[in-house]
Amino acid sequence: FLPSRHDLGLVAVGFSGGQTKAGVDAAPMALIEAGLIQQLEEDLDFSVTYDGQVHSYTDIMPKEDPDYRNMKKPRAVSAVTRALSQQVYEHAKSGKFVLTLGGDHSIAIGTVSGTAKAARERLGKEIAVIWVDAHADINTPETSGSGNIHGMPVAFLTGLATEKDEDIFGWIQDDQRINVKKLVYIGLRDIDRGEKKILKEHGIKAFSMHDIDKHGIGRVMDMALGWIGSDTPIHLSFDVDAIDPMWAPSTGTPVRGGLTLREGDFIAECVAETGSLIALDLVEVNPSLDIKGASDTVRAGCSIVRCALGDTLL
Ligand code: Z70
Ligand code: MN
Ligand code: MN
Ligand code: MN
Repeated sequence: FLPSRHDLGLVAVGFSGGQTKAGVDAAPMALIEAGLIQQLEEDLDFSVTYDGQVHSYTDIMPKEDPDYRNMKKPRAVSAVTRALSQQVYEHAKSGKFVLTLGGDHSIAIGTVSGTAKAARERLGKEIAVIWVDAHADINTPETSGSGNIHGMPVAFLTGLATEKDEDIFGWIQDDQRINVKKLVYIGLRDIDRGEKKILKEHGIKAFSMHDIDKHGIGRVMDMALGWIGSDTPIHLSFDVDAIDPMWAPSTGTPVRGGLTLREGDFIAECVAETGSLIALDLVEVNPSLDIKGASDTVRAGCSIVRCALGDTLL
């Protein structure tokens, strides 16, 4: 069911409206200027389909966007993720691997919903999602303390949060949703109380930094991939803040005590090794924060992408 191994659709999403810090919208250009597309084409032999633009979706931005159910910028995030979902769906439906460069993590509402629907239609399968992050991003509008939607994408994708208004995520249909039992977290270390309760109540598989310390990243990956099982298409959503700020400081919410650079690459390599990866998001790189560390953060991001696409496998 693999996407034809060397066809890749790239979507560059310059969107920051899922949180409050400017600059995360500049990440796609920073990653591209660091040579990412060239690396994919020349070193990894991918044929890259890219429309040559960083999308900011200015034409579909609502004029007014007051808070709703405690969510900040709900109509903007909804409109952007709805458009992105269609872009990702079209790439995935045509059998391409889909690489999305964010942008804050709210954009995963668009990417995962797009691949989930395409995999159902093309492969007749439910996808699994591996969410690599310091945070669980599974707040509902009601449990969120911040109102920032980048802390909520998993709640909307799993259907734990729903909304009737089509302009505020009511567009999300069942065939665009994922199963909580096919979701696995890696790298968690900053989880809200309400999120802990949700993870427990729904029996969601999660490997925190504690689990990585206890078992080592090798056994954690065996367990994570074992939980998903073989013959399951995988969408990897990688928040760069999973990596310790020592290597990836330029991100909106750095949390100390994170993955080493190698552990981050290793996770991507193990997922690549399954041969089941169909899509990758790289999000939350913010080159305008910790400017001294921006080039390191961008390099870490490029490395994760290359590893996920099989670069370091022999
Ligand atoms: C918190 C919230 C978050 C990223 C912060 C933080 C969520 N749980 N995600 N930074 N990448 O606001 O819901
Ligand atoms: Mn595009
Ligand atoms: Mn995140
Ligand atoms: Mn995060």
